[in-house]
Amino acid sequence: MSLTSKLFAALAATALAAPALAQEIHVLDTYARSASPTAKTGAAFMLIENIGDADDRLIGAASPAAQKVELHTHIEEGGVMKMVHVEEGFAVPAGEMLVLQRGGAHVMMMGLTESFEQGMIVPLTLVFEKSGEIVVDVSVDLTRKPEDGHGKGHGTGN
Ligand SMILES: [Cu+2]
Repeated sequence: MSLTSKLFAALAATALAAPALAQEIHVLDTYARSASPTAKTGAAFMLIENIGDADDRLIGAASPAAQKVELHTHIEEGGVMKMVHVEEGFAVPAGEMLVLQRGGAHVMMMGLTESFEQGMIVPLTLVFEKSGEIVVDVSVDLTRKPEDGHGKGHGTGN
């Protein structure tokens, strides 16, 4: 499927979804990376802030840049960090911030239609239980290092 027809498919999906309410979800500090220039998978990281009064939940994601996009996290199993698909998504409670970061929760992009290159812009649709779909442009940053102090497990939320 070409990028254009994928984009149309994404737009058609958007039109069918419930209309979004006033946007109370803010998506900040987005970036995406892949492990190598030829990798067929990549991941996107960001901060998702809920400034509203109602709890929400990130339940899915889609992008014309990948054949399949899933919400993933890492769990420790027998001392080894393992990546798992989180089908129920991630809660974004009212007034709180969900952190998607290396070694923790992330948006996994599988079957990249083009290899990630530094500075490339990847459109990403985030699907929320209450707020509906929010489309963000994520830029590829292959040089960014994992933040200090978040080596293991989940972040501290700041
Ligand atoms: Cu993953």
